[in-house]
Amino acid sequence: MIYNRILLTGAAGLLGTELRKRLTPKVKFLRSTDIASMADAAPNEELVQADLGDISAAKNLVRDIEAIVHFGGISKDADFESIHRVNIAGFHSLYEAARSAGVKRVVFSSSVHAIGFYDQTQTIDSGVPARPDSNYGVAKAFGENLAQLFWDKHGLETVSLRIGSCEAKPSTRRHLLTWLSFDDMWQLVERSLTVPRVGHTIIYGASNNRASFWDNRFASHIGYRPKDSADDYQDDIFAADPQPSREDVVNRLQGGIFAKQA
Ligand code: 15L
Repeated sequence: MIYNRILLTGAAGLLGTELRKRLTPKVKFLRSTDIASMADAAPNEELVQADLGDISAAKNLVRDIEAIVHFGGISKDADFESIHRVNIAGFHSLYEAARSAGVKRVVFSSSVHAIGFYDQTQTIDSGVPARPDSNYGVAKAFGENLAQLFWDKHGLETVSLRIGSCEAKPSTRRHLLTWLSFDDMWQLVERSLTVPRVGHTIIYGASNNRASFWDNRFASHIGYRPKDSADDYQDDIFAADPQPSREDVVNRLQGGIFAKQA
C-alpha cells in the first residue's frame, strides 16, 4: 500500500464494513465516515458521522488524508433531488476538498448502473460510452466524468470501479454475470491503492465469472486477478430459476431491474 492516511466513505454499509476490517491492519490511519453510526473504532481509526450531501462537511473529512476509498452516498436508485444532493453535488464537494487538501488518489465505487442499458449479450470494455439505467446510474457516470476532469486538470488520480453485484454469495441468474466476492472486491481496492500510477482508470468489478460480459483489458495495469467465481454456485441458481425469460429486463439488460421504467 503506498498510502497510509486513508478516508473511507460509506463505512457503515455492507461493503464499507468489509473494507474497514481489511483496511485497518494495512494503514497507519483510517478515517471512517458514514451518515449512519459506526461502532468499535480500531486503535488507528477515527470515526466521523457525516452526511456527504452536506457540502460543508467535506473539508473536515479530507484533512491530512492521502487517499480516499469512496464507497459512500446513496447506494440504490432514488428521486433525482436526493441523488443530486448526495451523489452529484456532494461528490463534487468531496473532490474539490480533496484537491485543495492535496489528496493523491481516490478509489471510487462506480457501478454497473453507469452502463446498465447495454444488453447482456454484448461484451463491453471500459471505453464504451456510458448508458446509465437510472438516476443512480447517471450519478455514477457523472462521478466517473468528475474523476476524469480532476485527473486531466488537477492531477488527482482515480480508479473508478464499476462494481457489479458485490454480495456474500451469488443468488440469481444475473449474478452469474455480475457477481463480485468480498475478497475480490478487496483485491481491487488494494491493487488500486498499490499500483504506482493509475491516472483515471475504469475497471469492471466482477469475479472470475465464465459468462461475464465485461472485458477488463484497458485496466490490465492494475494487476487484478479475481480468485472467486459465480460458476461455483451455478447448479443451485439454475435449479431455483430453470427457465429465465428474456422478456424480463432482469435477464436482458446488464443493469437488470434498475433499467425497468418507474
Ligand atoms: C448496485 O450498484 C447497488 O448498490 C447494489 O445494491 C446492487 O443492486 C447492484 O448494483 C446490482 O445491480 O446487483
